[in-house]
Amino acid sequence: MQVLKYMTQTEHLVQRNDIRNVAIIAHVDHGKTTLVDGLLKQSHIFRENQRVGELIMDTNDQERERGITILAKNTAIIYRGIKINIIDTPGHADFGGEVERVLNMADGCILLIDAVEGPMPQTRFVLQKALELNLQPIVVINKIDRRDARIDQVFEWTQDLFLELATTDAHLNFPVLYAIGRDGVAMYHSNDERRDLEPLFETIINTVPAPVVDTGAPLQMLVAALDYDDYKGKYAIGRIVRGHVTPNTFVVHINRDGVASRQKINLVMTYNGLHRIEVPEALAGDIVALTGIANANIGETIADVDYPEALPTIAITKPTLKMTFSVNTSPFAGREGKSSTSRQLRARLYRELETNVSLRVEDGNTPDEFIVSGRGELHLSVLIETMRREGYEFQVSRPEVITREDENGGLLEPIEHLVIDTRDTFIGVLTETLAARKAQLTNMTNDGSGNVRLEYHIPTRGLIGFRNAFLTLTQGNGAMSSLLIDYEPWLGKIGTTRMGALIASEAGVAMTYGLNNAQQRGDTFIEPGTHVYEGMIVGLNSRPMDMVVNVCKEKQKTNVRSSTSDIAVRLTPPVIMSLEQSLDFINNDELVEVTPQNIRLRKRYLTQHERARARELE
Ligand SMILES: Nc1nc2c(ncn2[C@@H]2O[C@H](COP(=O)(O)OP(=O)(O)OP(=O)(O)O)[C@@H](O)[C@H]2O)c(=O)[nH]1
Ligand SMILES: [Mg+2]
Repeated sequence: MQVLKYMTQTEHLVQRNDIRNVAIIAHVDHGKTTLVDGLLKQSHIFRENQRVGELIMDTNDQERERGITILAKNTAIIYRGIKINIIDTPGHADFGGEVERVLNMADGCILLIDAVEGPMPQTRFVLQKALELNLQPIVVINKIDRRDARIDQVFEWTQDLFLELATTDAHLNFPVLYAIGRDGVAMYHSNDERRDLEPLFETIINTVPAPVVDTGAPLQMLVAALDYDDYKGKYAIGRIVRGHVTPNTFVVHINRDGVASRQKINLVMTYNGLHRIEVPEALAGDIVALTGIANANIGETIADVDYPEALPTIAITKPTLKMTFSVNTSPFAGREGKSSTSRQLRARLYRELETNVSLRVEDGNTPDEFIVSGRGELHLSVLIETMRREGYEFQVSRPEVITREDENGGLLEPIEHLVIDTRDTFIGVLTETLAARKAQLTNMTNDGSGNVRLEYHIPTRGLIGFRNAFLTLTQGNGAMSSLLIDYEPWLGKIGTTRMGALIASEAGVAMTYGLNNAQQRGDTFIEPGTHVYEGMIVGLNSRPMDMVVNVCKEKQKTNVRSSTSDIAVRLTPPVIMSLEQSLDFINNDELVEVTPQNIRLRKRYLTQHERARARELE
């Protein structure tokens, strides 16, 4: 089919002074969502006495529980008659794909920088992405109320970062504001009176360019987000690049493969506070949600029927980590989950690809296995947790890095920039642990009062499981974050850092007596009364090799049969691991069994006989 090309003429371009589109970007926890709370509250979209709470945009269950943003989201406010579409983005590196997905809707970005931490790895990543799209930056040095705030220093570092990343002079021309997002105040100078967010509203209006668009052109829109509800079905969300759109009209949907199909739009909605409202028409420059296009996916184009021209799809950085999801083969399979067959698991995983743009799913070696690749352990564990809450049960393998080959066939692996902020007393233990993980110190700064920042280059492989170790080693006195730098030649084997597993020798119910015996060998992971199966991991040996233990064993010669009857024995409380800790814990010959009710660790081969045979085959 010959695609008609529409040529926009400069005289047709109009500046939409009634709209600004701005994304809020930053490193994790630098205060994006809290600042959006302030913007929403001060734009008076809520009733006087309405209780709206905090982190209003973090609506998803796991976002609230984990206290981080996972999905980028849209909202809009009206300020002095101008509509400001705001896009809140996640700051955790694992969700960088979310940032890449939505930035094309914006003309400007608010880059938040914590007044203590300064620019961090993800600050660089998101700023780089924003500058690639030529978004006008506004820098906000946030949390200036923090006791250790070092505003001037952070400002200097920020300038250095811009100098490094800017590709045009225009990139260096940005306003700087100072804020305490949590108090809803922003200032032009750090010692100005702290009143409200007026200076930020003003700066957005004055520096984020109003969209310059051809509203008379044939429609073109790039789908940047999807949403669903039971009444209206799928919503395709994105910015209208050119033309206009009205309800109940035909358009063309062009998929990733360039296949165009005629579709009918039902509703056209725009953002208003936390809601979407139906509108009779929307023009280029605005962000809309369209219903009716059932097969729309992120990165695809919706266009005029006569001019089905596709927009460039969104570039997303590739995954670095993969793991196998497979049908649950534990003896307890089917007891606790409802959706368990390979067909159901496959359908659910492939469905995830519609919205989770930086995820990859491939069929595995057997029909019961799927290889799922993501941007990091958290990216994958959030998916696991979501599926388990939906009622699925399955088993997952240890996360592995995704390697590549250079042109000569040499093996390459992902390397990350790791930044650690901690107290100087922990330098010794951290150095030792990180050296074993093939990390190389690249920079160390000390503020003179015992706070150090350590920077390393470390293979992604070496980071697997490090977060846990870090929390233990620093006793919670530290923060760490990392970001992919590049692929570099494989750094060689990293020795296993873990002791052997304590493995249940038979199926049954764990008894205090049996657990007490196991505790002579190492730490245990389960309470008395827990149902176990042969091959399930019930603890960590204090020695490097695996050891089989009978945790179901009861004390002899007793006539009271109960899992807690031999209470006289004082057990050490079990080590209960979270999902992330479990994923970090397992070795290659082990799996995590995930069900709506339990997270269990197991050997891949459940019987001693099978394990011995597998070792022989190695
Ligand atoms: N001291 C201080 N703390 C703040 C301020 N703004 C936010 N916080 C706190 O910082 C933490 C993180 O805030 P969020 O708004 O969730 O940060 P975020 O940037 O949205 O985090 P992600 O979306 O996960 O990247 C919360 O505990 C906030 O209460 C501030 O101005 N001063
Ligand atoms: Mg947030």
